[in-house]
Amino acid sequence: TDMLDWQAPAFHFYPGENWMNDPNGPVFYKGWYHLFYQYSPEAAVWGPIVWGHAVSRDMVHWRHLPIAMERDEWYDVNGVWTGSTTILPNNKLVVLYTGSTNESVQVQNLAYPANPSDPLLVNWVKDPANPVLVPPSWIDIKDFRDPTTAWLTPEGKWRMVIGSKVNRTGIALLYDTDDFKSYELQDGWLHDVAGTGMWECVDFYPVSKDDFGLDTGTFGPGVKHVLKASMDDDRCDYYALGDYDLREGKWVPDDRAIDVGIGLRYDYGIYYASKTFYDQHKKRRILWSWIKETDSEKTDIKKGWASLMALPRTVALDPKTGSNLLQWPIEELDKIRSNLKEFNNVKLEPGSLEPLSVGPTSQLDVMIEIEVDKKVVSGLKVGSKVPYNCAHHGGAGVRDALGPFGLLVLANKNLTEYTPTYFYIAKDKHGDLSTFFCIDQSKSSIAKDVDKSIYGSTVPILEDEKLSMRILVDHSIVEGYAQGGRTCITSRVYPTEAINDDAQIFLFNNATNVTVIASLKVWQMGLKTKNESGWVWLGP
Ligand code: DQQ
Repeated sequence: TDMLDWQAPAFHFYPGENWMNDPNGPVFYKGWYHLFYQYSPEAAVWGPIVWGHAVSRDMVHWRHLPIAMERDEWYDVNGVWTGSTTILPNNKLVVLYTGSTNESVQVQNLAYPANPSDPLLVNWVKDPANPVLVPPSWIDIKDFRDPTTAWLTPEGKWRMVIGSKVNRTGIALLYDTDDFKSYELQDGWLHDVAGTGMWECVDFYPVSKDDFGLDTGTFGPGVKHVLKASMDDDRCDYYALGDYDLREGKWVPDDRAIDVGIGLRYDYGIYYASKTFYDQHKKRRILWSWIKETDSEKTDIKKGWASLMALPRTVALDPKTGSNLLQWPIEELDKIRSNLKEFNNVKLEPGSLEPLSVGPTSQLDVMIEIEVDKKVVSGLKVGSKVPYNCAHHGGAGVRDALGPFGLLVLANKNLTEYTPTYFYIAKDKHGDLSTFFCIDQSKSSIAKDVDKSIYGSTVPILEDEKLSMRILVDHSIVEGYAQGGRTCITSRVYPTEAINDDAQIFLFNNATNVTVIASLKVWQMGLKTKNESGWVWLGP
C-alpha cells in the first residue's frame, strides 16, 4: 500500500477520493477560482455523476467544497453531466449543463448561484423551467451534450455551441437565446468533419498573436478562433485554428488537411474532455483537462481514487509560427518551486547516460535546453525511407543517427524502471528534417497491468532555436512541454521500484552520430510531502 499511497499527486488537482472526470464550469468569481468536476461520490469508477466543487485563490492551493449539484431531478437523475459557466453583464453567473434524464435522454439545464454574494458559491439552484433544451428530432437522444460558454452576438443574443454527430460525422450545433430558457437552433451548424464520430466537450474561443488571452465572444481583425472537440472514438482532444464568419455563423479551418479530429492535438498523451475559460483577473485563457488512470480498475478501487486534472495551462496562439497553440503551466506554479539545482553545458557523447544528483525526484519541475551540432545534422546523408513515429519505432532504446536524447525520469539505479522523455531528429528520404518529442512508457513499470504505450508527435523548431523541454514529475503523472508548449505530452506512469528515494533522473543520448550539449534547471515542487507516518497532504 505504500506504493499505492506514493502514486497520489502532490501538486495536481484531484478530489482525494473516488472517481473524477471532466472539468466543468471553470470561472473566476469575486477573488476565487472555481473548479467543478464530474464526480462519482461513491466509488473510484465512473458511475452516477454529480458536480464536485473546489475553490482556490491561485489554482495551486485548493479548498474542497460540498457537492455543488446532485442528481435530484428527473432531468438529471442519470447524471449531472458536463457544462460551462457564462458571466453575464453585471457579473451574474449562469451555468448550462447536460442532464441525463430518467430515460437517459440528453437535455440541457440551467442553474445559477443561490446566493451571488457568497464568493465561494456553495449553493446552486436549478431553474424550474428545466430542461431548457432537448435534442432536435434528427439527432439521437444520446448524442446531444456539453454546452459551451455563451457569447453575445452583434444582434444582442447569447450564442453557444453543443456537440453531436450525424451518422459518422461529428458536428458542432449553434444555438441562440435571449434568456437562457428558450433557444433557437441556427441554420446549418458551426462546423462538421466527416468520419470523426461524436464530438464531446466542444470548446470555441478567440486567440490572437498580440494577446495572451481574449474573452469569449471577441471578434475582429487579427483574431483567430480555436475549435476543439473531444473525440469519443479515440478519446483524444483535437483542435484546429480557423476563422469565424460572424454573419454566416460558420467557422472555417485555416488548413482543411489538419481540421478538427484529423490534425493537431492539445496533448499527445492521455488528455481528454478539456475546457478553457477566460480569466478576467489576469487577462489570460486557462485550459483544464481530465487525466485518467492507465492502470487497472482493480488497482484504482484499492487506491480509493481515480483520475486527476492536468496542471492548469495558459493557452495562446504561438506568435512565431501562427499555426499552433502554446500551452504552458500557469505562473502561479513557480511559487511552489524550491531547491534549484543547475547543470550547465553537460556534454553528452553518443551512447552516454549521465546521472544527475538532485535529491528526491517524485515532485520535480525540470527545464532543459539542448544544443545539437548543426553541421552534423546537415552533413548527414539522406535518412530513413520509413517516416519516424514515436509510437511505432521501438522507443528510447532504439538508436539512430540523430536521436533519441533527453531525460530519464522516475528511474532507479539498476534501471529496472525508467521513463524517457526525449527528442528525436529524423531525416526523411528527401533530406527533410523533422523533430519529434516523445515519452516512452514501455519501461516505466515492471507491473503487468498498466499501459505502456509510447507517446509523441512532431514539434516545430524555428531556424535560430535551441531544443527545449520542460518536464513536470508528480508521482504517477509526467507532463512534458516541448519548445515552450508547441507540443505537449501527458503520461501516467506507475513505477513499483523507482519510487521514493530510489528514484533518480538521468540525462541520456542514444544518438549514434551526434553529441548534444544540455543545460538544465531542476526544482523540487511542493505541497505533498513525506514524514514518519507516510505521505501527507500539505494542501489547503
Ligand atoms: N463526460 C460527461 C459527458 C461528456 C463526457 C459524462 C466526456 O457530458 O460528454 O461524465 O468525458
